[in-house]
Amino acid sequence: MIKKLLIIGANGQIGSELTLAFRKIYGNDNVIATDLNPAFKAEITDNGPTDQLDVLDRAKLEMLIDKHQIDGIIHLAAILSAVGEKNPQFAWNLNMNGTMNVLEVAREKGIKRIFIPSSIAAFGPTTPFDHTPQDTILQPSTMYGVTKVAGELLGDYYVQKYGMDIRGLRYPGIISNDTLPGGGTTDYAVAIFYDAVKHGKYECFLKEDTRLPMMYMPDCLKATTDLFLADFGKLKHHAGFNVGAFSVTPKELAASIRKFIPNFEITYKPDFRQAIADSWPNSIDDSAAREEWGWKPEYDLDAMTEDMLRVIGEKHKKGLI
Ligand code: NAD
Ligand code: AKB
Repeated sequence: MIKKLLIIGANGQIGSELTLAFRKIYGNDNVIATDLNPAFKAEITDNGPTDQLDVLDRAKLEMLIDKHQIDGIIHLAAILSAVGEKNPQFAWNLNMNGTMNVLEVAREKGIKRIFIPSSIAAFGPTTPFDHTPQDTILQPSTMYGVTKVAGELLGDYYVQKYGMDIRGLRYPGIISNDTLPGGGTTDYAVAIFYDAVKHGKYECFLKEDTRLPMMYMPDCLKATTDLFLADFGKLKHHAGFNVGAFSVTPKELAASIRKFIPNFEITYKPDFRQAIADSWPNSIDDSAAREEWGWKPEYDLDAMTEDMLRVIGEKHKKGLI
């Protein structure tokens, strides 16, 4: 049983919610939230330990592991696809050297379990687009994707070479209503809800028929905690599990929003992110995750839309957005 968890990149879209999910499992004092930007929301600073950490600062990473007697690490700090294409060298530096720091320090200090997410960005234009298999061609066309494939291979290598316990999910686009996304291609699927509530219309940076796999945050939290708690002996895969929930195009997402906001309007002005989206799968075969650790999503498109509009609508009424 893991006793003390260090979360790196805990202030981002996923970390700001995953930290609280893990605190429910391990206890508030046993989950240390860290980020380069330590301006955490009050809910995180008020109920448990936090610290500033640059994952590239190996000495501070070691110091925090010793200070808190850490035995599990969740490493979320990364540059995502759209920001990564604007500065590929920066994306390589953070994504690869950050991951190597975590793996090496974890190896030296005997950390018992590590979770490092991958992404559907690990796939590329030569991968089958529909029901993309678990074990398939990984030839991404973005620097972000290159770092995700390399991260998966490194994770699997450390499992095989050093007998370490490393786990990872190929997250689809994550849709959430707490912290805004940090510069990806699937960000439109979050922005559309804020603009729908605030303005009744949205201009999308992808074409109307661009189909991508997506997942609502409660399912992302469930997938991550379920995999982290799964029996290692039952896992045949390690650092890059496919996980699916639903697949959607901007046009279909707009139609789902119209079920609740009938006058919602969408227009399209594709930019450089279209080429990234075009290189990613339409849908995911996640049978390995279902078989090896019991993955099953709860939210479909309309259930997600209804909940997103409810929560963002409440924030809008309170003047918070
Ligand atoms: P995000 O950009 O919202 O958050 C990343 C966090 O890392 C930020 O809070 C940032 O301040 C922090 N950070 C940046 N540089 C750092 C550094 N040097 N040291 C420490 N922290 C640093 O990203 P996210 O969406 O929460 O993604 C988390 C992980 O999940 C990433 O590995 C990402 O590739 C993966 N992922 C996310 C999605 C998604 O849709 N959100 C999909 C697939 C994979
Ligand atoms: C991005 O769009 O870059 C991320 C991802 C799917 O990895 N949301």
